[in-house]
Amino acid sequence: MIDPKKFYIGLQEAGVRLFAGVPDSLLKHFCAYVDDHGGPSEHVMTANEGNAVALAAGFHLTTGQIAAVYMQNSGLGNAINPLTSLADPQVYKIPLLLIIGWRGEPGVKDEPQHVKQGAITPQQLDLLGIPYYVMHADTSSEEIITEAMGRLEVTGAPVALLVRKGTFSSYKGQRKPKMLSSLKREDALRELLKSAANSLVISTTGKTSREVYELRGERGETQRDFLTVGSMGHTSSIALGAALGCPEKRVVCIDGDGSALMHLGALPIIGDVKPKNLVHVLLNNAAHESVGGQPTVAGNLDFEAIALACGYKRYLQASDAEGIRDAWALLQENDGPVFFEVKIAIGSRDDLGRPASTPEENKNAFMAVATL
Ligand SMILES: Cc1ncc(C[n+]2csc(CCOP(=O)(O)OP(=O)(O)O)c2C)c(N)n1
Repeated sequence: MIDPKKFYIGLQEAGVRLFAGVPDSLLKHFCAYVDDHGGPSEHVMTANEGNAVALAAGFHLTTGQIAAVYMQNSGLGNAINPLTSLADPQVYKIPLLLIIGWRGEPGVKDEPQHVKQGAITPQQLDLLGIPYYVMHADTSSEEIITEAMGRLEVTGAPVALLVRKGTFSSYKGQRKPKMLSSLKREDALRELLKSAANSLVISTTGKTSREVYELRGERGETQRDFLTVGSMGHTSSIALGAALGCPEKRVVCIDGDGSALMHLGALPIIGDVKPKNLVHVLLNNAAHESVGGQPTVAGNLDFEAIALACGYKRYLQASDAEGIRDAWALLQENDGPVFFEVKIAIGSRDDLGRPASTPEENKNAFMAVATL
């Protein structure tokens, strides 16, 4: 396995001066090392992967130096626009090193939302004209860095490392997210599902949707929620569409802070459209908990100011089960869109399962409830 420290130092010695990106579970040990050791001018965790590519480009413009951009391969979708229309040799030709976690690699069992993306990642890079090197547990750190950085020097354009599962050895991050409350996400969700019994629920990417799935079972109910297993950051826009399509039902969007930040532009649009039947719940643990617990900037954000400035009708907040119940009672008196921030603790059960039904089955179950 590759030692994250050795790899990080090796990249620095080879000329990488800045690291930017969105964390990924396959890269979590490397991301944690970078986060602990990169100072504010050496490491920036961005809201989405496209932002990281753009940031790397900006850094190159003023220094002539190289930045590395780390991401899960699902983030390629966010990155493709600045890769093709900014960094590409046919446009500004910006050298940068992509470090991409290869979820859904063919032959490796993974969740449905990663299968397609995993299968097409190499072809996507081919199509983009980005040379790539596959990294795995037996790769020599020195050799792959020399090869990739050498190629980068020759082409003066993006080069990628495609990182297989199990490549990095363990590193336990030291930087902890800000503790916003002691309420466990699962307990918050249990309370929210109770309160939102007759609503349409649309939940965000990562462990939130896995917990929602399990809690439906715990409640003795059949699956009825829309689980946004992929498409991170788009839950609130899915909820906006659902709210417009089904004005007679309340739509409850259960978002995460990392996810909301990824496409924060959805908020002023919701605020402008003003769907009366939309409740936008933000489970704020100030972390990307699902992929390793890396801190987000949400621990220091005033979501009340943000939501109201974006045009939401009301902001509510809770940090315990009783607070959720009280806020829900207030919610009945208000037209939406309501922004409901629930401050939660980081952490989840070790034995948390994954949906046993397929995404299509979940979609059909949600649609059956929506069209009742
Ligand atoms: C476009 C994209 N980038 C990265 C990921 C990997 N990813 C899955 S869940 C997650 C963290 C979500 O954080 P948050 O919304 O705060 O929820 P939490 O995990 O803390 O419950 C990340 C980065 C992804 N699925 N899609």
